Amino acid sequence: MGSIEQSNLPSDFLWGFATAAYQIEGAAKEDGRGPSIWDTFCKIPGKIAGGGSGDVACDSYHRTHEDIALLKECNAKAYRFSLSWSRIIPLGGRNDPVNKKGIEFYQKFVDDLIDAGITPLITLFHWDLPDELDKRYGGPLNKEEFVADFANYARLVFEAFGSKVKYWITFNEPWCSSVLGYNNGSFAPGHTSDRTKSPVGDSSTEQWIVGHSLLVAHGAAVKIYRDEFKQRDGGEIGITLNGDWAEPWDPENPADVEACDRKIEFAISWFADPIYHGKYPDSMVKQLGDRLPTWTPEDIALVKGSNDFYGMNHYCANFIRAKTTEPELNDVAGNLDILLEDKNGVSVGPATQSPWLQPSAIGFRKLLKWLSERYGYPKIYVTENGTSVLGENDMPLDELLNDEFRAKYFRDYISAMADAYTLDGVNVRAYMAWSLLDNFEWAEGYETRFGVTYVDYENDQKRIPKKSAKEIGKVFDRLIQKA
Ligand code: GBH
Repeated sequence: MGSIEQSNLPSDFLWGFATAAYQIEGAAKEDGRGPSIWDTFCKIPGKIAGGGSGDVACDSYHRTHEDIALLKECNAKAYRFSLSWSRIIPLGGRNDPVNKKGIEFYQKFVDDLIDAGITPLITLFHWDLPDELDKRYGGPLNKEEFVADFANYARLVFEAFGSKVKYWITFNEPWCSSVLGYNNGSFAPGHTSDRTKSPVGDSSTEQWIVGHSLLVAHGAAVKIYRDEFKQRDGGEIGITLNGDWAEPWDPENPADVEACDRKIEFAISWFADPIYHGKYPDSMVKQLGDRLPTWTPEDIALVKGSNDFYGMNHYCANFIRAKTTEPELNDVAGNLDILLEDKNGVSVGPATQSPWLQPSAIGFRKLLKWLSERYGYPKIYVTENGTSVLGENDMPLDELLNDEFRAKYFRDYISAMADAYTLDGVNVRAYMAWSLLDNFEWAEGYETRFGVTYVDYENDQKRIPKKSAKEIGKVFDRLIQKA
């Protein structure tokens, strides 16, 4: 703002859109797919707003050509999607049968994307653990079993698509799998200490155990890729972490200022510090003591240095107020309150349909800088960024399609990213908007829409691009330097 030189992005900057298998595919029982923990979780009354599930979702399993046409219409260069593990190995385990039809489906999709000139980025795991592995041994609660099964699945996938896919993401947002799945139980498999919500779970320990397993499984998959495929395929692999920016509730209070770093450490550095620094953050060790697993030399050797790029999912910012009491046993935030207003009652940003999301684009630039400083200016791929719109689901169609709120969100956030690149030396090289389509928004069901494309769930999953679908391409056209 105010500078004469406009910020820009490098000529090879990769941009496009993102989705996840369970949120869009549907065809939950087709062609041999086995159930995931989300299929099971959705059947429990009261877990999903409106009682929905991913049974049909956007029906993308049968509409890959429509999705590719949308990507082309938006001028996208890339598409990030995830694989359904239980479509490929229906029971999930290393000694379980492989489903050829599942592999063929994704192979054809990858071929079609490449034919259309769109670069695929593949996420191996976007929360949809094969249900059998949860039942068999507790999924990521059992590190040895989980790591061995994930490694087997990863190798199979690298073998099947490796030569054509150059960008791999092991896990999407391990924080969500750990905390929402095993601490507050709002996501599958729904574990929590709160016995009104779940018969199983221990919110004082399980998320830390699960997070540790996910990190080791990530490290194991990366080692397989680097040892067996990287030379042949020349691709890159990393993990995607979610995290919001933190501003002090009271900037005059040093405790609040300090709590901001602690908030980001508990959300992001929990995973990123082991990967870049070979240890958990001191603030977490201090608060959690021996409830945080310790690193064996073998495990940390797998994890340290395991990112070719930093995958960043980012949506919003919060105000942080330090607590003055002792931390509770089930606390995952770092003994602080996460608020949407500061001490003077000023909102962090305008309201959206998502109670947790109030946009603040400057926070994106600040977090890019924070991460770059802490982790030595790694190459960053923004793998998700986007917003819901307040009341969107209840709007008349023409109003819904004219989503200026979302279009402005993208203009502001992408410009902030270009400022981080141009003015702060942040090495950001890719950006995927969330999401290509309105889709199954997990516990919020279908009532919350995140797409640049409207999906009419009542009428054959018909897709209609919103205003924001075209806007993103225009913004990148302006910012990316011509080669
Ligand atoms: C992404 O997560 C997901 O990767 C994607 O699948 C999803 O559709 C998209 O966001 C939109 O939600 O108030 O404690 O329940 C974003 C990160 C972190 C946002 C957890 C919601 C809930 C916090 N998410 N957060 S809480």
